[in-house]
Amino acid sequence: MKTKFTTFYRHIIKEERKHPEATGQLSDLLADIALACKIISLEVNRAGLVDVLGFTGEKNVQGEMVKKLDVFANEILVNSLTAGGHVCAVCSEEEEHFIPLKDVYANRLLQNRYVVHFDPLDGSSNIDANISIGTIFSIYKRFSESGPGNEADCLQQGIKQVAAGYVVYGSSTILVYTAGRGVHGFTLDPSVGEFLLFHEDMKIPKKSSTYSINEGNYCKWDKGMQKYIDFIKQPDKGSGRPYSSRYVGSLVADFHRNLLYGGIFIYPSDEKNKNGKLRLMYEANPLAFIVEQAGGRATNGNQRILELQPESLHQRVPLFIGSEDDVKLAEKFVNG
Ligand code: AHM
Ligand code: MG
Repeated sequence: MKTKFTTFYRHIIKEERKHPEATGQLSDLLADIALACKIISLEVNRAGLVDVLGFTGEKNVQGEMVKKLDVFANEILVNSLTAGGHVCAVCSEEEEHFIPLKDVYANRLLQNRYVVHFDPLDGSSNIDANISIGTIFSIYKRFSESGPGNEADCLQQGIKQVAAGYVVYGSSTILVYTAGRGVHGFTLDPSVGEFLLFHEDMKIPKKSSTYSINEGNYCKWDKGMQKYIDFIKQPDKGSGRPYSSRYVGSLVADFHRNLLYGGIFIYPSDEKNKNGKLRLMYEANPLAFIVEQAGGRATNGNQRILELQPESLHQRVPLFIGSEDDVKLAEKFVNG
């Protein structure tokens, strides 16, 4: 049995010590998120055993049917972050408005300095089918000085993120995060209840032969998008074509596979959805931060995701993300 390992908490503390000015709040905050995700993981694993599957019958702010596990995951994250006291606002894909939080500390050094955005259960249409789903999170420093956070605190460009990550609830539970110094991956050991480091400083291959897209939407795309997909399916040994298609329908799962083996994930605009389907604040920004830290690229087809100025919490954005050369090639087609 292995006797040497690094837990997630040990890793973030090690990173924190590189910053003598750090108060320890970001480490605590990340630990709060990890704890919430361990509880979500437990519930996801036993979802088939208890009566938590199925629709609640309510619609969420995106107009989609909400499932019970989404509601649970949302509540556990909100409660964990509220109790932690490090956050002045939380923004969730499942909540119409941001939730402002009071400062629970009198000590100024320990002020509620952060804002957290999350998609509590991404890929929720896959829950009932026992297919991988996940949680995505993103952390910013507040702009405002004190008190509960305001809208400007919540609508910051992705380049302002101080940390981001995701958890995949799959054959095992994996946590991947960046705090701006590389991307690190951990696996949950359920017997000890800890995330253990399995991959430090993850890098995405520069070029791949894999694409992830909902090709059923082909007839709704513009010509450039259609030509790109036609192109990567044509055989050409030298450039690795035809590409393989891999699409789970859970962004976290598709993204995680592409991060490990290389690949491009695209959710483009189409004639019905001019800004695609995915959300800038909850999905695109955190994954863009991670992919760039891993040496990859993320754009909306012509602009860097991380530089887009958000206008509303739930705004959608076309997403081209993954191996650098593949994203650049796709951009040429959609802009040509
Ligand atoms: P969700 O956050 O409501 O689960 O929706 C986002 C999901 C992504 O995980 C996935 O990539 C995409 O929607 C799949 O959409 P589609 O079914 O249109 O291919
Ligand atoms: Mg989602």
